[in-house]
Amino acid sequence: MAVARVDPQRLNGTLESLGNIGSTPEGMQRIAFSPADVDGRQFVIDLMQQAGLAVRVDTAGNVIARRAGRDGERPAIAMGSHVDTVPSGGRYDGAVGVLGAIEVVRSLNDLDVVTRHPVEVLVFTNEEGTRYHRWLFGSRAMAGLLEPADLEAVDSEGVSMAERLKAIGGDMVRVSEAGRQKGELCAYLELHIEQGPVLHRSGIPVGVVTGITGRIVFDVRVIGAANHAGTTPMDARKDALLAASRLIQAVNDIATSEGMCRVGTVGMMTVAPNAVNVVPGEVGLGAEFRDIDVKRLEDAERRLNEVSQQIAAATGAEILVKREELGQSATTSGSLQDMVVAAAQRLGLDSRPIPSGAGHDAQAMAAITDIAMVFVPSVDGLSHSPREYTTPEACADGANVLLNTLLMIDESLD
Ligand code: HGY
Ligand code: MN
Ligand code: MN
Repeated sequence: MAVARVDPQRLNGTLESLGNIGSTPEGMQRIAFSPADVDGRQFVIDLMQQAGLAVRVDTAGNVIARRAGRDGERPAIAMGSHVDTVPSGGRYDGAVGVLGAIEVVRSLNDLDVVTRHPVEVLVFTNEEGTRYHRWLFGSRAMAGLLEPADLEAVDSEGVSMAERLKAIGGDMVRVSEAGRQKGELCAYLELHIEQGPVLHRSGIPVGVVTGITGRIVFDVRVIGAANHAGTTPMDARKDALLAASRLIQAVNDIATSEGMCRVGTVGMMTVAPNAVNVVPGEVGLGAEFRDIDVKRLEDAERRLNEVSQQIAAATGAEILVKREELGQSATTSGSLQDMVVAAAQRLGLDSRPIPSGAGHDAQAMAAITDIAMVFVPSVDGLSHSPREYTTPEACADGANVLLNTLLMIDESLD
């Protein structure tokens, strides 16, 4: 079969347009359920309809766009990702996968190719989990992996996810209807930027993802005693921020000097009453550990609880560590990995196996179908930052690999 190719200008034109939705001088603010997220979703839905896809939104707010195959009885080959971003995020995280998948469909139209299997483009709701610390919400709903905490989630403004879901056409009361059965899909392919430095440093244009990391997330409350900064003797304080600073160091130590997991981060902090002349009374922390081995994450959790009690005893603060989520790791299909390598070779592109340190919707979809991920380089390894950048050539390379992998799957599966 001749090598199929996408239209690089058309693809990068859509990336530019979507990148302008929710863009600010501080970066992308297309937070899940925000007006910018609603506009971004509408932009991709319009593209899908222009490409002749039949579009529907499920009760989890996921966008499901379908292209008929020659044999409608066959399970569909799905591609997709997300369009929501982290606060002050980048233009490529998620967007490359969604727009790359739409470009694949537009190229199939140009080539007059009708695949044997139906093809679907999926846009998942709230992949980042920014507001509710419940990441991969839409893909976990589709894979039947939601938990009670998802249904009850309320954000810092007191607004429930159930309420916000309505803004994008979802319905939490009926969210279980978004679940799909094994067998409905025969493969899920996700094109994504690497979000790390490996491909950029090695000069290799295509990453064939071997596995996707597990992740455990905590909400930590450090409760001390607010008091006058000028009159309270140093030995009479319960300084919540001092105790929290020791906990932040401990999270780092667990992942570095103690080597209990691959990475550990405290990325969120609130301080009350947050006044320069008041001994901090209460601190809230958002913390996470990641590792491909979930047992190591549970060991790191035990260590975090142990160290928290030691810090509490030493500072007089009370420390409450609450596990918010444990995300399972996932491995990609070996046969699909081989097809990604073959597709890259067909295009004259070098590739290398690579584990994913970032989480992705694919790891949820692994519960109901075989998955594969294609990575393209992040310049300087930057992501979740306004400086996130992937070249137009790399985006086109990724979409071409996606297109040729899809065609190989379509031809090979019986
Ligand atoms: O946080 C992550 O790993 C992904 O970007 N949601
Ligand atoms: Mn992300
Ligand atoms: Mn992403």
